[in-house]
Amino acid sequence: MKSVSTRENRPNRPNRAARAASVARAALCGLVSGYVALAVAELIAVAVRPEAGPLTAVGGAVVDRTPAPVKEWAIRQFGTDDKLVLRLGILAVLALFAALVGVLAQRRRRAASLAVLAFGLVGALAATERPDSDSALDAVPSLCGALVGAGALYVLSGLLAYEAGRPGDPAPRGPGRRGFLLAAGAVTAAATGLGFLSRRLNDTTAADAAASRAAVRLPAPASPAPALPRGVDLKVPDLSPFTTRNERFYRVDTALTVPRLDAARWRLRVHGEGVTTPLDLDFQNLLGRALIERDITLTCVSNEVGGPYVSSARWLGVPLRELLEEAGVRPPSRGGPADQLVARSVDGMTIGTPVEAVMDGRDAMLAVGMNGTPLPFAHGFPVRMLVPGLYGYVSACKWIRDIELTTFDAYDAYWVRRGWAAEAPIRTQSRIDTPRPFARPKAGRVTVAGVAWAQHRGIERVEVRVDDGAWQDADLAAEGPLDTWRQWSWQWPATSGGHTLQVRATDHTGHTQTAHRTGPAPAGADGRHTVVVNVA
Ligand SMILES: Nc1nc2c(c(=O)[nH]1)N[C@H]1C(S)=C(S)[C@@H](COP(=O)(O)O)O[C@H]1N2
Ligand SMILES: [Mo]
Repeated sequence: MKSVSTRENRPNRPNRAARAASVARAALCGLVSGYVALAVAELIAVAVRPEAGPLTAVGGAVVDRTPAPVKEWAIRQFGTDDKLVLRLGILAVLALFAALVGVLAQRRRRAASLAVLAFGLVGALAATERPDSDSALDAVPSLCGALVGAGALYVLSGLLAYEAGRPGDPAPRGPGRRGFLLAAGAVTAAATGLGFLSRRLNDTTAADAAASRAAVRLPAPASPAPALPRGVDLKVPDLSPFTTRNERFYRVDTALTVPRLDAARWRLRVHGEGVTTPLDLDFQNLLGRALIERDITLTCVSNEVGGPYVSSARWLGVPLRELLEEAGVRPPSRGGPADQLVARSVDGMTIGTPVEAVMDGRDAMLAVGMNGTPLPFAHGFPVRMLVPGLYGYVSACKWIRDIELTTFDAYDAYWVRRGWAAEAPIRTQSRIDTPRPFARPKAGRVTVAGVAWAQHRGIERVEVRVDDGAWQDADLAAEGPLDTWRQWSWQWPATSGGHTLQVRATDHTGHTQTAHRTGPAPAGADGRHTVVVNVA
């Protein structure tokens, strides 16, 4: 071991601490360059198209390629924060890469700068490959950012190498550490300034969108919602209200940032197979039509048995069938060539719906209003699609911008490409809202209550049982429209001890929920909701 200690003691070898410090400076050099690259790219994206910024584009590409089970895990794990977690993850990977490139630049400046350019290329590809991109311009933000980043890295690492001296060089001279730190500080300050600038510009866009939403005056419906019978709402504590408030309405989408559109600039195209008169409509055109108002319960295919992704609202919109007829579309049953309607959103979602379902007389609509207000941004402002009876991923395109008539043979929409069913009517389901799992009610009369849904078929009967005992008929709330859920309640003479409550619904077609349990993929969860409680 003697030789080792002599080596370490050789005076012209930097000691460990000094070496660590120089690696840290090299990493810092990379981080600063990465930071300015990102700032430049995001600022240019504000002008080109916000979704073409590298963070959103790469994030979107990651979401698109994430296997469904991982996606579901992420949603379960992080809920609506899943997108924030994804962003932080991407930033962490970028930072790591930038630091490594900084260290590489100490030995191979040119290779490191090229690596930055290559990363920019990845961002540019992600932006242009996204389904919502229809212009090569989307590559510009990432490419410009990478150019600036590569330049910054070249200059900064040059200063740093100059300061540290090459192996065998005489002692460092020239601007040295101060020069590097000054330059790095200046670049960081500039990048932060650019960041604030893009934030300001983005806020202005968001403010424009908010102003455009605030300016919307929803017309009165030509066909108002049928009056709800008294007693659709049992008003039991903890039972989901018949109409879900907008702020409480579940939200499921892949959007990393909620699109904030300006209604004045919104347009919708209707085109494709069997369309004799292509349409190109603006928002005012929609508002000028005879609008219908309907209560409709929406459900997500990802909802687990007993899960929260089901809500009900009073929607206002244009009957989609009338629009399609105006475009010359005939359903397959009347000889039309297209059996699939593909809706596209501004954020690249594609949703495929059977043309037959849209035109069979149900209240399929392009919705502009939700519970008396313009659509909230998170729920699709200015216009979204709704087709009663079908899960959201095959019917409810938010931020819609394009409708294409095609066939199921010719085209697979976003979730279908990821293994979900191409056609997915909502399954008959029921849920116990109260008591909550592991509640500790007192022995005696306990109110068990919940909701049941079988949109477009309607709920005929709900039964409850305790601990595999006999099924008991629950009291049904008054029945609303066929496309809405139905509340139910049951008075339980509860005895103390642990008990399992189970519910099952029967729809108007006579179908009763079975015990057969499946997960959400590929066509919606099946099985009965059970809740375990401990009666005191
Ligand atoms: N543009 C867009 N529309 C979309 C989605 C999406 O990810 N992007 N998700 C769909 C799914 S899976 C569901 S269940 C419904 C949910 O609508 P909500 O968020 O208003 O409840 O929107 C549908 N429309
Ligand atoms: Mo969904």
